[in-house]
Amino acid sequence: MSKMNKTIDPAVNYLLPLAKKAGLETAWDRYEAMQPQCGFGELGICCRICWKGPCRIDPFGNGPQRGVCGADAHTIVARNLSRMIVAGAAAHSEHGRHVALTLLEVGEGHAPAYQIKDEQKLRDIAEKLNLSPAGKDIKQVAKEVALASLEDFSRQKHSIPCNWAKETMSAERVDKLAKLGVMPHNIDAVITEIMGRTHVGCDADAVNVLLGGLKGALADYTGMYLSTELSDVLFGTPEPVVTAANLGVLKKDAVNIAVHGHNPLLSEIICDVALKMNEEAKKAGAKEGINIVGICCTGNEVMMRRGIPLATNYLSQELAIITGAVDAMVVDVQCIMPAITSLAECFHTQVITTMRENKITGATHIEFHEDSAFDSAKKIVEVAIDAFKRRDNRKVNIPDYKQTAIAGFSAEAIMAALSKVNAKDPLKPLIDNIVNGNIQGIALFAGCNNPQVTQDNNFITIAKELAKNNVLMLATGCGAGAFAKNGLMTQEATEAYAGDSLKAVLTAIGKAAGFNGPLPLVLHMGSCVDNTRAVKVAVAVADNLGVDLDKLPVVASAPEAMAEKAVAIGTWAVALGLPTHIGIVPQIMGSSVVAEFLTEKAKDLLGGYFIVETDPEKAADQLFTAIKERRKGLGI
Ligand code: BF8
Repeated sequence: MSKMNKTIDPAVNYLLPLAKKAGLETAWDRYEAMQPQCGFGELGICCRICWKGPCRIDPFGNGPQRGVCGADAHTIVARNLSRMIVAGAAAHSEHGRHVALTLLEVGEGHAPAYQIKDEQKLRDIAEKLNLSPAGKDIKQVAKEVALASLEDFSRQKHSIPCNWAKETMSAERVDKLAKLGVMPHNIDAVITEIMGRTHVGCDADAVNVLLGGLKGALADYTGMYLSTELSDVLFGTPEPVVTAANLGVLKKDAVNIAVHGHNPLLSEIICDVALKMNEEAKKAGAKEGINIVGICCTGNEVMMRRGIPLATNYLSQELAIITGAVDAMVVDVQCIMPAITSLAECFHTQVITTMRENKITGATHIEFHEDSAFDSAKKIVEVAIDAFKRRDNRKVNIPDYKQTAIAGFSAEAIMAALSKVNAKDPLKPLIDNIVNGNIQGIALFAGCNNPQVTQDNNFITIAKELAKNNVLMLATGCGAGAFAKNGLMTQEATEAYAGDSLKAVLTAIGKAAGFNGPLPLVLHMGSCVDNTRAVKVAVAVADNLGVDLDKLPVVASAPEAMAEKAVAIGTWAVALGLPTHIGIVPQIMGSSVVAEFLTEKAKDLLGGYFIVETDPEKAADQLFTAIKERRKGLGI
């Protein structure tokens, strides 16, 4: 670890030595202190699912090869992986359920803080879900769409797939997945089923357990898809917006409120309320009023819908507090390090938890409910203003680093840009350029940061390599954060790094769409839950070409993956037919059966497969090879 650089983020590199000097601990310090990490855990061969254990398999073959119950390494690894997948699915789909329930409230007229911001999208969704919206009142449509979405959490008939899964994939893919028995019928039931079948003494056939995992991943896909689409209905479908990223977006003379987590239901209202409380902040001495910044995926949500700047991504969330300039860090769900409250004790920063089911010891808890959203948001902003008055300016160290970032490329925004080139058939310019090779393929970057590798480096290295090879790139989650902070979501990056033909296409589309130059090198598609936006574009291309996703030169990469959610996303990407790279060694290597299934057998079964490669340059090569293989298959 000591030889490896911790990060390529200049703001983090500026702050880490200051943190060290002040005796402040960060995730990197804790990671170092944790070395060496447990080898059994790393290989996935530690079983903790009952109290006869923990049992661990000797990977060298000298010691025990079975747990006390007789489960071997393959069963143990497959169970551990499937449980990770459904934990990810649970996190995403709780988010989705929350959004769907709010839409229902709006339809029933009970949630005054929320409106239907994108009526057309709501009607389009209703069409897609076969709800015949024509002539119906918009609130009625909202109710019907919400109920059809909630049906995906309650249907009991196994033979009927989830609405949001069935209606968003190609018919061929639905058929293939149904024949394999992995199409989800009910998100909650699938999560329960997998927890049940991985209980001690149940499913012990590793491949069958993995098929369960695939179903869990597709339940994750379903929950994510509906979450993104319904969020657009409530908060607006993102459109390109020019903003900024990295810790330099904090302001010395403003009340800085960092919104962190994932769920836009709260952060959107905080933004609305904060705008109205600017004068109160000024009265408290903040010359520039209130400055809202984002962290992690809440950051991506408000960045792409409102142009709110992104302060940082996952691994450097603590550094935001170490700037001494964050007055309140308001958190909702997922990817919030519990460490932030003890760190905040060294500053004036108020960490505010907002969800009953997500509290952190040491935080101030202001519970958020949709029906009283304005009141909680107001209270939160008041706490931030109050904290600002206690800010110790001697402790303020805002790194002078920020980059321009163009965000907001929803599937609809991409189609709108393409329609400026060809209004009748917007996909044609994209497809023509893929067919003629100007664009060799499409890569979706997703996932987290992980201290096992230099922060952001894998993302940037792979993207620069693929750019040279004329690959169009999309990004979400902390991958999007990495690109935004490091200047790859700019027109200048296209000029600097794109291969000639990619540059020409991005310039032609950019100019036609009014960008006065090329589109950015990497298109920001949103938060982690928004990965389905990329699927929407890919399925449209596949449908247009009359092929399934596993024939397209489209790949995915999570080069710094960390979370269970990332495991779930990667697995559904494989299930949908994509070659999917991970740059962190997954905790499955203790089972040859599981490793072989995911990296090889999956290819025969699904078309998609995992590529594990920790070296970013080699990973870029392998991703490009997969793209070329797909092109060859299409005869282009
Ligand atoms: O959902 S990319 S570290 S913040 S899990 Fe978390 Fe990973 Fe970031 Fe967003 Ni996704």
